[in-house]
Amino acid sequence: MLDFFEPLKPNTKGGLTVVSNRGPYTFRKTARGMQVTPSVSGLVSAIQPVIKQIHGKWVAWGGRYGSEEEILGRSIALQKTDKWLFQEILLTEPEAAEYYEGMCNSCLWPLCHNFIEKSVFEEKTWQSYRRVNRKFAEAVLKTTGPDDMIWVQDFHLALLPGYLCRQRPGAGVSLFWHIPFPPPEIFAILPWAEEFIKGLLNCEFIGFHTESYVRNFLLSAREICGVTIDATRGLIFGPERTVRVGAVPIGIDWREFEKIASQPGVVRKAAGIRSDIGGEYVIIGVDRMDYTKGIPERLMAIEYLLEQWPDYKEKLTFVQVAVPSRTDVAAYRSLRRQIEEIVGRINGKYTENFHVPVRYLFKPLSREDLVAHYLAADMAVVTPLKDGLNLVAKEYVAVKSDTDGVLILSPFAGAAVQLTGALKANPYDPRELANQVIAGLEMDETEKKRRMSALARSVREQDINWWWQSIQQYWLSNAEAAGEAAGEAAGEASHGSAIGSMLNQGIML
Ligand code: ADQ
Repeated sequence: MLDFFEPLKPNTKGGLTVVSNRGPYTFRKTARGMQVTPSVSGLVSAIQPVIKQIHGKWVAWGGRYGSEEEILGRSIALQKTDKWLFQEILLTEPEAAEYYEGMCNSCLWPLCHNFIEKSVFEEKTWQSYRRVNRKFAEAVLKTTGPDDMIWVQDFHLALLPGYLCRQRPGAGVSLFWHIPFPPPEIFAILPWAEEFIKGLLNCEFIGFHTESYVRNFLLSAREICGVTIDATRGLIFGPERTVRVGAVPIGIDWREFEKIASQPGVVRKAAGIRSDIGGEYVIIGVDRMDYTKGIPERLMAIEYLLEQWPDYKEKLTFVQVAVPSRTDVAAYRSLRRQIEEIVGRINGKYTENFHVPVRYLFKPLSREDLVAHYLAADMAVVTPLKDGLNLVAKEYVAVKSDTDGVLILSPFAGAAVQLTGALKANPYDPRELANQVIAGLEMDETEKKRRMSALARSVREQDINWWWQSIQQYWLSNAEAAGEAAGEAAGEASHGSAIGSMLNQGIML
């Protein structure tokens, strides 16, 4: 097997194009020129290490607006080696409001996370979703060739595979779904569920984080679109093609996290954080600020703990790092107010002798600062109410792998399937969560180390390299199946498979 970091042969005919709603960078026009800031999201953390290793393109919206006619914005080589290219897409302001804030953030996101009451169903936003997916298709068709493999990311672009295949029949297009896929009885609530799933059924392969999301998707396809499925082999016999579906949970580049954690500057920074905070125990939560992440519930569990175990009052500090997210959506603005109120209430009640029990940071951190915070913490509390996977849990384990750190994990995070060595706590139950925090703090060192090394084993074995290899295995089996089918239909013209030809040329890793 080739190593993930082995340099690639030059890409001559076709390559990989990643397409996602937001890309690695956000552009903003300021009085002093164009400001470029790195985007913070699980999707970016997952895709960046892969695309950095290959000759590929990343087509995404960079956060800038254009007119109706403008589709393509800047095209930027993002490494000195020109290895990969970021192709910016422009949206109009109404599209950003209706497609992105409306359909994606205020309808599909809550629906897939089981927050049905937060989902807003509006024909206008759905029409915008269709329009923007067509826009992305146009941009992808303009910037890729027929042999390119198109790898679409997430729920923002479910119709894109169908629009692409209409223009380029048999295109090599796959999709990775980063969030939970809900059971059919929930997904069927979406008034446009059939068209949505039919769009996805133009993919050769669709990847999810867990077997249960795979099962939910297979059943939804059968129940909503009436297609035949083979649940054992993960196949959907769709109207356009046979779609392969599989569970491939994203891994992280743990070596990179370990390397940063061993840098003397980062170790010093971690020691500085601890001495600034004082007390005996530091517990951390790191999240995008989102109501699915369970931040208020976690804070209320800490409040309950301080009430019930007063001995911990001056010993324990909870650090919540929240990166601003979707600040244009009302639900996110009120979440911020709610969190700040709870933090104020706890600190008002429990600050003693200048010891502040909750530290709250509302900003993105650099990778080094993030790792220093993980390193400084005796425990990470990762307790989403619902989460596709959750990379923070894996990042904490990678940083603390040789130590006695403790991970508390919600059973409602996809990562709980892999990270079985974590202490589990139901985020909806403040008593259980507080009890598990106490159990983790009082756990003996041998047990802490035993659990952490089991967690580290899982994070290392199923890392970003493993994920990427697994995705490619799925693509390869599709290419083989397409080859066999073409062989069987001897003499008949076949579109062939872009993936097959790429793999045969040794273009993939
Ligand atoms: P997200 O919902 O964005 O991802 P998550 O998987 O936890 O959630 O990833 C967040 C990323 O942002 C992590 O890499 C973390 O390090 C980083 N981050 C968080 N706070 C930060 C801060 N203050 N400063 C800097 N970086 C910060 C979506 C799904 C998840 C799924 C991923 C990947 O919702 O369930 O795990 O995609 O598929």
